[in-house]
Parts: sequence; structure tokens; C-alpha cells
Amino acid sequence: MRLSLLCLALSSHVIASVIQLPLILQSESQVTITSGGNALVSSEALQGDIDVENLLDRAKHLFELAKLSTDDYAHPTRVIGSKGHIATIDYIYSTIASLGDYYTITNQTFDAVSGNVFESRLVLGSHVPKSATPMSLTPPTSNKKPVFGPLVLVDNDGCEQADYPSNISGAIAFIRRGTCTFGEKSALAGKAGAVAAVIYNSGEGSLSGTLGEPSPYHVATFGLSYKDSQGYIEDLQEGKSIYSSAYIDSIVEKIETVNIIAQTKGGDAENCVMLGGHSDSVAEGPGINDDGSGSLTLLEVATQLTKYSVNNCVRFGWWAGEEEGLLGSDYYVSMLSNEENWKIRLFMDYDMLASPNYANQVYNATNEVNPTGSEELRDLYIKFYQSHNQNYTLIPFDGRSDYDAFIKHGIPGGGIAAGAEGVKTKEEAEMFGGTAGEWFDPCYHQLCDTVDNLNLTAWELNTKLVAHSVATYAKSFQGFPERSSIESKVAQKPFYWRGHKLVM
Ligand code: DTR
Ligand code: ZN
Ligand code: ZN
Repeated sequence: MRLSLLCLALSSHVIASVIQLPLILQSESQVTITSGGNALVSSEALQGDIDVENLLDRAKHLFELAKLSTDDYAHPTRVIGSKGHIATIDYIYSTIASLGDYYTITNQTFDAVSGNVFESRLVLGSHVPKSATPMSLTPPTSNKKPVFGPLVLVDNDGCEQADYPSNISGAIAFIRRGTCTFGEKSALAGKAGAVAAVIYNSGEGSLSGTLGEPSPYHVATFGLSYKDSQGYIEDLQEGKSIYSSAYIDSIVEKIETVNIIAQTKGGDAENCVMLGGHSDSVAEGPGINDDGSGSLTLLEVATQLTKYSVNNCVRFGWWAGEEEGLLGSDYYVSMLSNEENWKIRLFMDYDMLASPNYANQVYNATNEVNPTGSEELRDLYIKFYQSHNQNYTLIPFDGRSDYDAFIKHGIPGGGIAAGAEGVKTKEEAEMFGGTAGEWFDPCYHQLCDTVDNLNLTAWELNTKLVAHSVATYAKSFQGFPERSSIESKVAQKPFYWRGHKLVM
């Protein structure tokens, strides 16, 4: 806390303040430390060191850090670029640094894009469609003022320039979801001269997503539900004109943020077990479960691990910008040379471990589609829950968290979660208790994701699972497949998600 305050006092500019800290040196700096002659780590011992009170104290501290953003955001948050996030990075760094000579710590600075929509309104004809939602990272409308024009239907899925008719210039483009990303559609609409774009869903439900990497051609873009779009499509196909207006006041800005990496000095550095959680939250709230729980679990396990020696190196990663589209983990993996990539035997993702209406969710990472070893990791988690007489469910391994870049670059991956915005079924309520028909985390991405949002029973068990996974591989990779490739079948597979945000 002392360092956080010092950090904030140094400069209001985000990363400049982080790198001016005495402990956090220039970007890519390293502090190297050595390990002592302790007993070899074991799963039982490391699990036995987990005390939920320590986790709870850390969560309370994290909420205090989130409050540092209140002046700028009107509520606690740890979104990248905020004081709450800088203080989080500082807290992680200084905690690891305080552990003496056990870890080598690296802070990795990278460029990120941060966006915020302050106000928006879409009027189609004389109606304000309820489901209209501005896309994340949308630019504002011209001069942050309403723009006006006819609503014009785009041909096909609007993924080719030729799909945009000539009368789109000065109009609001009406585009069906599908085939290419929202960002590509918005840029093509902008190139064709549209003043705004509306992408309507091709299946049930509302449509909210992200434009992703900013383009100078992007125009202000909304998502619209399938239901809300149908009447307009019929009218346009009958040749009726729908004079409309769009208004978005938003900013999209480039900032710098920081990943923190801590690697044991001890253990075989050619064979590392890596695990990660994300240090940032969404702008809407303090993110104490998402992913305060995962990052604090990592911090606590890293702290307890210092009591032991390891045979294989253990590498912890705290990613920034996960909520903006897995930015930190993507950057980290993209910067690995082939030689460095090869040293990572597997990556374990820990995002949301203490959801209040939890389920024991294991990513269903099979070797058939993922790098070989992913399935062995999945099975380690399954056995852990079974040996604790706990039920578990298998959930899709579909690119919605920081494992994505690892598995796309040949590194076996997996992880567990306690659940996000999915609805708990009756069967799951029987398996885990809690309330059927409600989200696993009813405060997911909201202001109420505070300390009170944590299920301590789930958090304790899942932290023990993390301890088990670390201890198992820190001790031995016996029975775990050798790395076979830095290529990956998953790299070819189009993913619909970048983190929690839909891209197409
Ligand atoms: N990446 C998340 C939440 C998340 C991870 N996996 C899933 C699966 C289904 C829904 C949400 C998630 C986040 O940080 O928001
Ligand atoms: Zn999230
Ligand atoms: Zn998360």
C-alpha cells in the first residue's frame, strides 16, 4: 500500500508511474534472486499451507486498491489505465519482491487500447430499439454529435466491399452478423462512406461485442438483436425508407500497461510449468472475483511455495488487459522466441475461482484439437475434484480466457473456473448447491463484484487445486507428454470470442 501511494503520487500517467517505482525498474527489467535448500515441494504440504483467511485479507486489500480509481471513474475499478490497476500491479510486484531470493521478477510493458462509451442513442425511423448496444472500442460519431441518414441494407454478410451499395455514402449501414468480424464490417462500412453502422444478430438474442483492434476506417457501430431487426429488414426490402440517427460519445485511446512474470530461480529452467490469472478488471466494477480471486490465489501460492524447493521451474504470470481482449497474454506469447516457447511445458489458466453461485468447471481441453498434454492436465483437475468428493462439469475450451495464445502456439493448456455469466441448471444446483436459474456469478462484470461476492468455500478448494497443480508439475513431469510442436491445430480454428467479448 505504501508503494502504491508512492506510485500514484509520482505521476498521474499510468505506466510512467509504475516504472518509476524503485522495485519496478524499466520495462523488461529483471531482479534475480537465489533459492535456499528447502524440502522438495509436495502437493499435500502445499495444499496444507493454504489458509482462506490469507486469501480474504488479500481480497480486502485489493478492494481498497480498486477504490483508488473512484475519483476518475465514480466507482471502484481496476480497469487498465486506472489508478486501481496500477496499484494492483504494484501490489503483485512488491509482494513477490518481498519474498526474498526465490523468484526472478519481470515486468513487461506493452501498448494496449482502452475504450469507454459515455453515452449512446440509436433511433431507427421513429423508434428507439431497446436492444441497441454500442460495440466496445467503437469510435464516437462525428464530433461526438448525432449523425443522420437513411438506414441502408448491406448485401450478404457485408464482408466484401462490393456488398456495400453506392447509396451507403452518408447513410447508416445495416449489416447482418456472420462470416467476418464486427471490426471488419465496421471498417468496410466506413470505407464506403457510411456515417454509422448497425450489425444485427443472425440468431436469437441481443448482440454486444467488440470492434477489436482500432482501424481509422471504423465508424460508430451498434449491435442489435435479431428480434428488433426483423421489422426494419422487411420494410427496407419493400423499398420503404427509414430515416435514422445514431449518436455515440466514446473514446478509444492507446495506453501502456504491464504484465508481471515471476519465475522460480530453482528448478530446471528448460522445463517450466506456467500458470496465470489476469490483474485487470472491467471498467464497470472492482473485479474481486473476476479476476481478483485468480490473481490473489496465484500470489498466495507463490508466497507459500517459497518454503520448498522445486525440481522444475515454476512461472507465474499476471496478465493485464484480459478484459480488453486477452491483450497481455497475447503479447507475452507473441514475444517468446521458439526456444523460449519450447521451455513452457504447459500453461494453466485461473480466471474466476470464487463465484458465489459456483460450479466446479473444468475446461474440456482434449488432445484431439489442442496441443498434446492439454488432456492430461484436464484429467489432473478431474481427479482432484473426485479425490475431494466433489462434482465437476466440463465446459468449452473456446478461447474466452488467457490460455488462448498459449494453445495457439503449441503449448498445452487448460484450467478451471467457478463460473461467470452462465445460468446454473437444476442438475448443477443438485451437484454443487446454490440457486438454479441464476448466473454462477450474478455480479459478473458489475459494481457488486466486491469482497461480499466471493464464495470462500469454493475459493479455498480451488486454491488447493492450484497448489496441487503447481506442486505436481514442480516436482515432476513424469507421465506428462513432451512438447511436440510450436504449431497448433487450434490456430486455424476461428474463435468467436476475445476474452468475454464477441468479435464475430
Ligand atoms: N474471460 C472471462 C470470463 C470467462 C472465462 N471463460 C468463460 C466462459 C464462459 C463465460 C465467461 C468466461 C472474463 O474475464 O470475463
Ligand atoms: Zn471478465
Ligand atoms: Zn476474468
